[in-house]
Amino acid sequence: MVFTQPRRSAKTRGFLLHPLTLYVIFAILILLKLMLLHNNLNANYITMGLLDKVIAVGSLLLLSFWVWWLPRRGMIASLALLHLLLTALIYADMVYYRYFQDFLTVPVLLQARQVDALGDSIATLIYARDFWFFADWLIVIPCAVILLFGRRHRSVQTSSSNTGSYNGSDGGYILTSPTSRKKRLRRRLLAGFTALVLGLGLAAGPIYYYSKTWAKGLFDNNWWNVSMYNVTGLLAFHGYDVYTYVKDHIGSSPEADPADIEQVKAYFTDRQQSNTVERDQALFGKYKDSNVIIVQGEAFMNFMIGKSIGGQEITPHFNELMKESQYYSHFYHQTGQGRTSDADFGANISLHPLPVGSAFVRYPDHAYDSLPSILKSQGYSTNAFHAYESSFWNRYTMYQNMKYDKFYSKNDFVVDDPLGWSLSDSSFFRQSVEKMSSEVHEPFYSFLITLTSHHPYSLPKDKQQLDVGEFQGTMFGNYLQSVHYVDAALGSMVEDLKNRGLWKKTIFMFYGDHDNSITDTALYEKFLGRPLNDLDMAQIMSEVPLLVHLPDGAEAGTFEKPSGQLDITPSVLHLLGISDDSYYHMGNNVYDGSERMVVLRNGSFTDGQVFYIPSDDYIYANGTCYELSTHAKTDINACKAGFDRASERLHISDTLITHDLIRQFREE
Ligand code: GP9
Ligand code: MN
Repeated sequence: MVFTQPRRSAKTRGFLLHPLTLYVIFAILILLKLMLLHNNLNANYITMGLLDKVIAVGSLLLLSFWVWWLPRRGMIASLALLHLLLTALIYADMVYYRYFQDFLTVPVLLQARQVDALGDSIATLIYARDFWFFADWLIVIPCAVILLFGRRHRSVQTSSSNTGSYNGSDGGYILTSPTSRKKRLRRRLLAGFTALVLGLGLAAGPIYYYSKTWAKGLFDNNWWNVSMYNVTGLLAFHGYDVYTYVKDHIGSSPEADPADIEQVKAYFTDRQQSNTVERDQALFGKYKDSNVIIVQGEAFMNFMIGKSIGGQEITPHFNELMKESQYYSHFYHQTGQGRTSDADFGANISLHPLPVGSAFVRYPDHAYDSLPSILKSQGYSTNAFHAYESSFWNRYTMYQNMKYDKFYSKNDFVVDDPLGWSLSDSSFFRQSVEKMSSEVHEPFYSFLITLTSHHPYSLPKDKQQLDVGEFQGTMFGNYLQSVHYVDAALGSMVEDLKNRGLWKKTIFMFYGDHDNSITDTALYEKFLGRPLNDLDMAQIMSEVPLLVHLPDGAEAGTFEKPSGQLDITPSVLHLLGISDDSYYHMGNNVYDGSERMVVLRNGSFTDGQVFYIPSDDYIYANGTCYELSTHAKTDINACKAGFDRASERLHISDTLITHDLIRQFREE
């Protein structure tokens, strides 16, 4: 029995309510959002061409083909839910990208409390124009509600439960027989399979082809996320990220490729052999049994060291300390998505942070030759100090593995001077030094992480001591204020150490963890008063200062050879007279006169002669090779050998960490 509602607009409504129409509307809206996100990225060499849109549609089909297999209401509800979830995901990626120039990944999301903690920062990353991103919800949500719970639908549901069911495909309300119901079921099954096959053809097909041709090595684990996105698009990028996470965490972890293991072994054998070559040993063990204090400064960059604004030095205390310390003027942060935790990882473990997520979060139980564990085995008291939640970046767990005796986190401090995220750096330093003098034995290794100069850098008026002139009220101006504040706190800390008689018994180091996420070239040009090219900007955003004060103030001066966070552990060991040979470290020893190669997580590298900046698509030839002496572009081939070595290093480090090879090698 067939009953058709006599309405003139029935055909139009039938068309609009047809499952295929709803599905196409869903796909178009999500595609538009992906395009909107893409336009917001402003990434070099990354365009969203026709084929990228085809891949995006294919990925959408793969993500949603199953909705065809649901009854009509289930299909509508699922499409609406997918729509909301995908909108949220794409938007979250957009906001995350504005801050990190990267995309969200599962390991990052599992640290969701951190996203919470970004609080104020997030507010500055949300723009009014983002409204358009959600504008379609004004129509999509009411329509979904009407379709799901509307009166007409309910009445049909009631009657259909007796004699038939709703068939929107011809625009009417039709009470159908079991035979036509079967027919429809077959049609739905077929539609789902078609979407699945089409999705595979449109998305998986081209991506697989790319991974075998121009994007060779795409799945080898050291592609930067943005480069991966360039090949796969956003949805497939997330799909692959979820797949990798599940693969890593469910069941036994996959075995490393034997060829990769051999490559790792060969690298470390080679490193060990070249370490034993006669080198400058003048400082080896000169400061044996000294205390070691390393301070990692939040977002503390190099470009403002020694600079003034309105006649006032930005970092007067740091500048003063430089006179009796070593200042490494081309010291690079080598961090990835794990930000502060990556800087910590690089400096204390001397391996490269991972291409995705934070090693602290992903592999806190793997074996490492950490600086605190080595010093502990030499009788040191090893302690970490950071006045924030102990679980942030999974520190509490990771620090146990790194063999710190104690991690002094927020609960161990009296919050007597709240500022920004937590306790002010001044009070944090004061209380940490107090604990070093009273609660730990000498020699000690103390690792401190500051926090006040965290994005978005807003300080209360009474703590702003600089006149930042034209930058007043801007985030860049606030950043300078904030750094100036931390510098003063550092000055007081050094005074404190001197007063307590610790300064002369201690190797003291200070370095920045990463950049400040302010990427506008014009601001730096204004501040520095000169035009900046891409190399200048790459250096500005990747260089953080390293200051090393030796107990007797020896070896002071400015050191221009490149160095990086991974170099800290091998260099500290050198000063203390502990051989680095048997450890799985990948950093340089800045004191032994060996050649330097500093590799950044995004595939940039420098050897002091050239500086290579990869393009966002990660194709070697699209990158730029600069001659450092002239700061001008040079023949791309001048960087090729270095690029191959840099890529190899990242791959070796990733393999070593991911497959827990240090443990395996030790057991062999
Ligand atoms: C908080 C601090 C900040 O503990 O490490 O982390 P960041 O956001 O810079 O990675
Ligand atoms: Mn940080």
